[in-house]
Amino acid sequence: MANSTFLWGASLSAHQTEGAYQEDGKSLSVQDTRARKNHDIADFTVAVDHYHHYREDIALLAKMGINALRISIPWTRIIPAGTGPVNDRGIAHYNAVIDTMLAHHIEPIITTYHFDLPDNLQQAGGWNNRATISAYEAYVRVLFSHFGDRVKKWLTINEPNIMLLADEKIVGFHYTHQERYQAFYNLMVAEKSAIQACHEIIPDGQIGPVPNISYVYPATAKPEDIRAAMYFNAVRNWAYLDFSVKGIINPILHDYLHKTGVELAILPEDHALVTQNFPDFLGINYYTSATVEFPQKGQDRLAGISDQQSEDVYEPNFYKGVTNPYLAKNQFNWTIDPLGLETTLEMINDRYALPIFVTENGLGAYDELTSDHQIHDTYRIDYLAQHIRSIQRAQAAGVPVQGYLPWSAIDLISVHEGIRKRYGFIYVERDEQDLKTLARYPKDSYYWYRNLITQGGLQDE
Ligand code: BGP
Repeated sequence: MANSTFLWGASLSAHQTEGAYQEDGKSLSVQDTRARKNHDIADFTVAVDHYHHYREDIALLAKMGINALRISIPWTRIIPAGTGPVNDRGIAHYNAVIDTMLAHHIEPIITTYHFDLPDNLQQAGGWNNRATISAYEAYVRVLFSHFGDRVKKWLTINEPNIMLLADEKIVGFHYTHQERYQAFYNLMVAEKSAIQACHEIIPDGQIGPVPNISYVYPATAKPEDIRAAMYFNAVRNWAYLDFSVKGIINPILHDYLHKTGVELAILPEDHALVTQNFPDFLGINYYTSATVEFPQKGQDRLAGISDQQSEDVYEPNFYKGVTNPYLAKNQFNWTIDPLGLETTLEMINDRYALPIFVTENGLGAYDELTSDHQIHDTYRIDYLAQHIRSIQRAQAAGVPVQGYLPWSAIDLISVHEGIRKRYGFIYVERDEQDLKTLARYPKDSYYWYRNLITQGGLQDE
């Protein structure tokens, strides 16, 4: 890990940090308009006001020692109407953000889309409407043309798998089963159009997908449970990477779609695009593993689970999420499984053999600001250290992991659990409803990560 080209970074997304939700010509995205069941949590109107604090935030992150920062650009700032004219103020803003990063020797890694479809495109059918594919392609071409001279690493669509599986919690509406898989197909075709456009417009550019991948365990050795894990591995993980890397619909997903009555509308002209354009690397988000069993008749999903990524999954006759009794949980009910990251990375390498960047990984927790503005987040340091150790072991086993960009660079608003669930290396002083000072305070994990980066990784193997 101690080589000089390894990317020691951090990640964030625009809608969870920027605020300024109607400034400089930005239109509303589904993140701005989505229904929130839990109304006492912060929304994204101000978030942590990164739009106005980006210079200060990037300077603080540079002092932490990172050499890469993953951000996202919102479609709604670049092409506010979803299609049509480009917003010069949006372009100017990201030119300034990118130049600030480069001035601090931080490589920008940009996600083109992070759960934030322009709302008017959603009203017109969203990812179930094929027109969204061409609108997305036109949008990413604008990104590549304006920023490709300085930005050489791109990520396509953040976690299409979690977006579709946990739809209501992420985008605020429910897909029918048929719609979910048509949206899957359309998203994946859109991703291919971004890969093609990136290679065309930025000859020395690289682009990769960014799904959330967690190897799925069977609850027991019962053959039915093994099949439950087989199906959920295909539905949650391999379907997305197989489409990106191999240009195919995963055969187990295909069987599952057939058995659940889904018919995909596939156009003949998609074939060439899908089978001729491939990613240069994989961006992998990992928080927790998943464990499933074969659902008994009449069983319902686990009650009271807020975990969007593993336990709260249920497909009658196929799989049902269960609590893994061997794993501890965080304060928000997500299991903690560092060894699962090592397994996941080895499985991904076995299947796809591409360079890997871990583009998200981190611990959501209630942090407490002391009266002298410190945050003693030893629990976060432990979590990160255990996962970095897993990455180092995976590397030793031959997995080409080339970067680690934990979630999140600074505190931000969790997708559905507000600001109370903090992830950052840098604390931002606000609470759910009270914006307070919005001051930034480095946490203990900030100093710990700075030290780790200086040493080129964990030394105590
Ligand atoms: C991923 C998303 C992020 C981030 C993270 C933590 O699914 O890409 O946007 O939010 O999970 O999830 P949450 O905010 O629900 O804690």
